[in-house]
Amino acid sequence: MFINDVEQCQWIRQKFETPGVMKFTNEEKRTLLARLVRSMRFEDFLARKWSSEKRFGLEGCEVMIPALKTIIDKSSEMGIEYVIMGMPHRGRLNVLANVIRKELEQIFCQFDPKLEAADEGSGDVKYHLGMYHERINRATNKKITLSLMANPSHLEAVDPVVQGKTKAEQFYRGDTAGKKVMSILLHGDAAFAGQGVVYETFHLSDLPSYTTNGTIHVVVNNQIGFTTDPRMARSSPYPTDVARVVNAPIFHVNADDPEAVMYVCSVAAEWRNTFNKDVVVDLVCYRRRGHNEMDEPMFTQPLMYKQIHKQVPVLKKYADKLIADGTVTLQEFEEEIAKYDRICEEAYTRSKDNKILHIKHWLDSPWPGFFNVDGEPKSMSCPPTGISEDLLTHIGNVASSVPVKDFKIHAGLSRILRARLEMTKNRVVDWALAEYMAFGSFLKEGIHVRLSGQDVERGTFSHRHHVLHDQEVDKRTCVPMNHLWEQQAPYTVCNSSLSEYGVLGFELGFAMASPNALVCWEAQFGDFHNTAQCIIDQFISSGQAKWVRHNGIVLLLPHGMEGMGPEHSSARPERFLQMSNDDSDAYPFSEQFEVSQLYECNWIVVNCSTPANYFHVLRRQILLPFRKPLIILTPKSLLRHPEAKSSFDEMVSGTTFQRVIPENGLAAHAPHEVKRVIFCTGKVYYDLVKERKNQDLEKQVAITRLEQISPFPFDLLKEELEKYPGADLVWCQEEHKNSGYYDYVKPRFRTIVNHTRPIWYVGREPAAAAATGNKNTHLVSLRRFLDTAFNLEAFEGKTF
Ligand SMILES: Cc1ncc(C[n+]2csc(CCOP(=O)(O)OP(=O)(O)O)c2C)c(N)n1
Repeated sequence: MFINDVEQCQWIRQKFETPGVMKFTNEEKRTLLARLVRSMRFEDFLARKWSSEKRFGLEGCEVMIPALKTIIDKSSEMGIEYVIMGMPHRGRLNVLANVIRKELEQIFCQFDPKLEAADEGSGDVKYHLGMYHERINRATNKKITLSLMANPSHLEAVDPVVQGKTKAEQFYRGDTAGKKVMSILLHGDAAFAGQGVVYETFHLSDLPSYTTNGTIHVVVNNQIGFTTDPRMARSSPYPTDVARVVNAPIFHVNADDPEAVMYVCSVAAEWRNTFNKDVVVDLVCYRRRGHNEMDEPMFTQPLMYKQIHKQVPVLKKYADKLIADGTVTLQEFEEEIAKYDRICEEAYTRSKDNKILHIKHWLDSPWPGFFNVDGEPKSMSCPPTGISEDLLTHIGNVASSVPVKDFKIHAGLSRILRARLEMTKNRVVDWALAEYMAFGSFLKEGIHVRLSGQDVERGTFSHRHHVLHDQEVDKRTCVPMNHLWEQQAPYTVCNSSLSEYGVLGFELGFAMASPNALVCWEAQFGDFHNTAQCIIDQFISSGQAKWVRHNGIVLLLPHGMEGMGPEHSSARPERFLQMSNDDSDAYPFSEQFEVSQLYECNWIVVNCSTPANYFHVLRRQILLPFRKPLIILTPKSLLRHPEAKSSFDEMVSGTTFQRVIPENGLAAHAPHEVKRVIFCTGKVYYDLVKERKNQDLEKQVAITRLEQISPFPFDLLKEELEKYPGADLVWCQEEHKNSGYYDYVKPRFRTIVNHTRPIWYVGREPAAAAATGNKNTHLVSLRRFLDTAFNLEAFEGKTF
């Protein structure tokens, strides 16, 4: 990296070029040796006890344990109280044991194949689980909290998640400069060089609402190895090459020289805690065994591994040196080894008593006080989500105002604010104002709201305008949402970098820190979430099942077929629905059905058709006694649709989120005469209502909206279906048949009717692309399916 700050360059120069700068006391050398003993003997112990198990050992880079401990000691000395870490497989068990200090028996019992899981969820393999521990740092005698985040196999995916969680911990402690909370990220050399999310994460470090004020990166670099054959191609660039494109200095150090490693790590920690910038420590080492212990590296790298096998382990080399110069005696060294071996043996004996695995012992982000002592929700109900008329009016008025003096806004924006004021007077809201009401109401209750994504401050569709810009003073801005009350929680709205994977991971991490915050990530258009698919699949959809960790993140995904082309049209709801865990064939009626069903699900997928319902679903997210990810398919054209408005009457105290909005017009008044019930979700509702009126079919056709698609509102839809015994049942969607909702809703409807009635499909034909790029084709296909929807003979004589 090119550092253009003279002070920083001089600082580095002074640290590395001053002769004799690397001096250690005998005490420090003995501590280093003891840490190496633990690191090495831990791997040896596992290898002896479970010789045919994978453990992704650290052999060849045992120095990583003292390296991390040095970083933590130095950081603690400089004021850090909380270190959040993310790391891949290599050496993870060793870090859990010797850095975080997870009880050894808890680690050893994980090797027992008969261990039964006691918690909810399907669990995960031992080298993925997370951990949280408060302890005293022995070097400084100060309290320190260490958290290792659970992660999937997907290398580097945890990086932005760690950063988001770190940012949140800093934010909630008022640690704006990162003086108390810090992150450490560990990387394998190939993953560091190859995975794009590494770069996405680095580049968040300079953005005010995303910076964690410097991260210490440690690369376990076994790339360099001992190759004697120049033809042996490298499969990825060295971390050195990476350093050129990330904004951090990189310090390379020979992992076979423990004192050098200790010095470099101490300098890295000092750098981070002085300049609050990222830094990379490249531990250049070798890997004594294969990728895992079952792997034979000689198959593919015979010459390199012949050299590696000749290497004397670093512990032996360092012990010999200290014995030779009289720092320790052979006897002391042997006693240190025997002492740790005994600790391992005793823990091993105790581990055999563990018959049951509690995944909750492996939580990386506990939420004290949110659940009851058994980790269960404090209730199984959700209060109504409406708020008082006074609150609605107050928020509406602030949303229509410029709450600071001498601040000139754009004339176009003045018009928008005037329209908001008019709506408030008339007791109605559009989409943007409904969102304002939900966010604002939380702030009054002390709930922090954070909205992040590309161009979210203004809103991709120029509808939100949460940040006002003075037209005459450069960079002068105002966020009216932060002027609602004297005492209120802060509102954070931040335009992200142009990343989905990194930023969604970051927000997910942010949402982990506290259940008392509404954290929303908005995609520019819904389809762009697919570049963050790993965060969705590996964390959001399955995180609770794997790691018993709740998360209430909200994904706002603009969705709707508007003739805008194959991209920008579909948030791919079918993918979220396909990963929903509710059973299509089960008829799960129970008391408190609505909340129990939400408790059981892995996430909630909604597509609201009214601003009021959008307001309510955001409110419900916090009023629920547990947290689930919420996927909201948000509209584009409905943002300005004259019909898509809601009255305050639908939002005042006592009102609540409607999972289903039943037909309530003429058809509902004489249900026995109804010939067809059309079920739909989202914006197509407005097309259907208009067409029904045009065709004068308001008595014959009922139109019922699913607002919560998953988990499926079996109970309400059953009532709705039974109300129209003589009607045929249609599912209508504007999406293509192989996308949208049909594949999800069809079996569930059929379960409700016990397979006695068909649920006919009306919508676009199957297609490979999500939408057409031709406006005319779009309109023709819309016309075609609307005609079918209201052709009451369309399905006559058809079998199902
Ligand atoms: C995204 C992703 N792609 C592929 C893999 C499969 N994989 C697991 S470990 C590994 C090699 C990692 O090499 P490196 O980062 O150098 O770490 P090392 O195992 O050498 O310590 C690969 C390719 C994975 N886990 N994640």
